[in-house]
Amino acid sequence: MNYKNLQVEITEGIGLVTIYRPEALNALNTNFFYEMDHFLSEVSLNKSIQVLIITGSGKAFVAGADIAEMVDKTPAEGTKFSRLGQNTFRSLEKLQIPVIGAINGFALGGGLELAMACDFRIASSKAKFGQPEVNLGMIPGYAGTQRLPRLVGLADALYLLMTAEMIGAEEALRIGLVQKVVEPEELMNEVLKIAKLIQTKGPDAIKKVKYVARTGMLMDFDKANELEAEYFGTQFKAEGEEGMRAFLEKRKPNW
Ligand code: CO8
Repeated sequence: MNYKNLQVEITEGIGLVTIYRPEALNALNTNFFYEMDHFLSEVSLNKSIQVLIITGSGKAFVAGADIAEMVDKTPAEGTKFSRLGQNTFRSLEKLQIPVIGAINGFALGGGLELAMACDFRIASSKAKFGQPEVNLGMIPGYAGTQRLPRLVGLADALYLLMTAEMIGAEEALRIGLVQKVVEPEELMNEVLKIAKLIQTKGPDAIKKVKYVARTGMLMDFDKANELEAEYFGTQFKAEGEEGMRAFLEKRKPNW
């Protein structure tokens, strides 16, 4: 399928999707969600993609949900638009493979919510982050009220949600919203380096570590430990035997 708002490149097992809506700083509209849903279902069927990177074109990652599209919505339409985005971001989060957010610029409102649905985020030193919805008399609608406190803790989340302050990349790093900050021209190199590093690991172990960590976060601790023990066990014959033998034989594993 040819997308209007997504540019897709797949090279050596790494998928790169660039959000492209230059006239509105990549603001998310209904078409974006339809395209993203389609793209994510393609990615989940394409077993050759091992890591996915999401970035934005131009000076924005994503400047939010499309305010022009939202302004005239009724409450029922607003709820529907919220569920549309929540479902897409949940599908993104549930992809088996790692998803890295390469945050090149503004990640505001729905843009930060998209970034937070990635497994982790690497930011350009020029990136800006915020949940400015209260400036518009709104609240986040793509799970920002839920993912932000889980990522940075309740007080830092409420500070951002209540003040709508736009913070820089260093502050985002300090509160744990991003995992690394690099110079703008280094962003893609750094993200590709991380993606390639992940590709050297046991591919099944990578999927399982994501599944167990993400599923366990939503469970009772003892039940989550049971899940870990079960997956730990299955990994012995899946890849662990080869990985451990390779270590003992001082060679690279043959996954
Ligand atoms: N929606 C629609 N258009 C946008 C958006 C947006 N979120 N952001 C920017 N644009 C448009 C501008 O209107 C402008 O269009 P035009 O050239 O036709 O006037 C163009 O993009 C360029 O923007 P600016 O001229 O404003 O660029 P600046 O560099 O001066 O400023 C900012 C950049 C600071 C990012 C500024 O554009 C801005 O403040 N944007 C809005 C940020 C915002 O409030 N985002 C949150 C939106 S609400 C949201 O995301 C809720 C998510 C949950 C939704 C749940 C659904 C129910």
